[in-house]
Amino acid sequence: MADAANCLFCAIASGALGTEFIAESDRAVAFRDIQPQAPSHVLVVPRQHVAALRDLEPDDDVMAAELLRLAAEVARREGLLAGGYRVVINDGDDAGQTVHHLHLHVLGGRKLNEPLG
Ligand code: DGP
Repeated sequence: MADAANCLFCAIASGALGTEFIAESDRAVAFRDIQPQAPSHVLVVPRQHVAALRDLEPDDDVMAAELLRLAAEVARREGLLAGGYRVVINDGDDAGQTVHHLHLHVLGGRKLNEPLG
């Protein structure tokens, strides 16, 4: 499991990989998922390394709120507010978490009647 020094999403969030950010804030960045599951599929990621939702601490409350606000901002910028959108967090193997840096999936642009994945 990746630590901060060896983490793909830490590298993306730092800007080191040149990934285009759809939106960003002091504590989080948003960029397109490389394997989109919907016409619009954006990941919202804290700049700080947190491996999973379960690892959030009380000191992270401001950052956690910022993740949610940025997810809604992404949905607005992607034009998803009228049709609606879904925000998903996978935590652990059974949920299908593959990248061990906390991230919110923002999905929209089609009917999302079935569970993600
Ligand atoms: P999860 O299964 O919740 O851990 O989702 C991880 C997502 O990360 C998955 O939908 C694919 C995406 N992903 C993996 N590697 C990269 C990458 O290098 N760049 C981008 N933009 N997305 C990636």
